[in-house]
Amino acid sequence: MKILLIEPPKKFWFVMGEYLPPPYNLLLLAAVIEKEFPEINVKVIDCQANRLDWEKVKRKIRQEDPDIVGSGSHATCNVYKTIRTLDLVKKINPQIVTIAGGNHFTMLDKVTLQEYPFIDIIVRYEGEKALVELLKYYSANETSKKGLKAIKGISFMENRI
Ligand code: B12
Repeated sequence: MKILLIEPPKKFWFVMGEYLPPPYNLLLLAAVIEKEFPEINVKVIDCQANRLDWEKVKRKIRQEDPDIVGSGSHATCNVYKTIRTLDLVKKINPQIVTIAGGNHFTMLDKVTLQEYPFIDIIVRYEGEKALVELLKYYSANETSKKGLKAIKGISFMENRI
């Protein structure tokens, strides 16, 4: 199984210029996945650090051919970048499971899932435990909604999964 965690292309923050804040959320989650699932191939794609624009990230996703893509937004001002990333992923391959996380999606999980049908799952609050459970679920090739419902800290639309 291959997982991509994507920090979307975004503008430099005006306050700090070209300072590159590392995407702590994704780096932390990648470290947890590496520790818990040595068999899973996990990569973080930091579009800002690698100067990837939307065309380049699209090519990168195609080339990596992941099973699951996760993305998050540090602040609400960047939420549409995450949304655009997950939309792009689903357009490339509708079979890829898309996951969003972070404080904005935690508070607005229901409305986000309603507005953006290309987002499969929202992980609420701190994501480590829920993500591990989700990966256990997908690694076992589970498809039952009951299995998904048993995972604490996630939101999804029952009629879409
Ligand atoms: C450090 C920090 C910064 C640093 C960022 C450094 C960096 N490397 O990213 C700096 C100073 C650059 C910064 C800037 C800004 N920040 Co700031 N920042 C924080 C702070 C204090 C900590 C964030 C952090 O690193 N947490 C540690 C990581 C590990 O946790 P996390 O990001 O929450 O991720 C966890 C979960 O959310 C979840 N998760 C997150 N993403 C994903 C993705 C997936 C797929 C999954 C499964 C789970 C998941 O799992 C993660 C692990 O548990 C928070 C306040 C706080 N205590 O949270 C504010 C905060 C996030 N910042 C905030 C804001 C507003 C900003 C600015 C917009 C400020 C401004 N007015 O310009 C800018 C935006 C910069 C930009 N363009 O991106 C707000 C966001 C509120 C909102 N909804 O918009 C917060 C909440 C502060 C506040 N209370 O107002 N910030």
